[in-house]
Amino acid sequence: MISVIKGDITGLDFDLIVNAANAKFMRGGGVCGAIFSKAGPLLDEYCASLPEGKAGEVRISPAFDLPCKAIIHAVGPIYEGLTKNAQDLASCYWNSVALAYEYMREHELDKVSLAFPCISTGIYGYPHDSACDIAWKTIKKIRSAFPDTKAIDIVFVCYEQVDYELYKKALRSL
Ligand code: AR6
Repeated sequence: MISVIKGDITGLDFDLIVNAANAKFMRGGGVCGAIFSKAGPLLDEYCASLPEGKAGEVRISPAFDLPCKAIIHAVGPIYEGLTKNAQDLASCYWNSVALAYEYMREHELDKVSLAFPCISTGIYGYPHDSACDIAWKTIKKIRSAFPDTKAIDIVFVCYEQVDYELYKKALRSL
């Protein structure tokens, strides 16, 4: 199942949530700041031990005080107005689903829910409409290439009205 909701990703009861992270996996602003604040200082400590990443890469951490089971930290690209950023943004979605699938198998679960914020569309400046297009295309692509990943319920959590409308429109045209 793929769904779209409007709200705060930190307040809802998903199994896994994705953080729009920076390459150092450090506390930041936006959704990253909200996640670190609610997870508590142990998340800062844990993330300080993670090796630095590049745009498109992901890491997993415990959720500490958040209601979810774990956090997937995806390094979004900083938008430069170049088409090269598209592949890195797609990799965030692809690699997050792959890591969620690994988590599901490791924990012998039949299903997990995976919630995404609109990666890179805030502080990193990616245009909302093209980011939405990449997110949907990538999720559809991985589900069709690896049908077992359909056991992962994908939830796009839109914080801003502009994203909510874009994602709803994409959902209606599925
Ligand atoms: N729940 C869901 N979405 C949210 C929330 C929330 N609580 N808060 C903001 N958003 P941004 P980026 C949306 O700026 O552009 C940080 O400093 C927001 O409306 O959080 O990938 C990191 O450490 C927007 O649609 O992330 C990096 O340095 C989306 O989340 C950098 O910012 C992403 O906006 C990453 O920038």
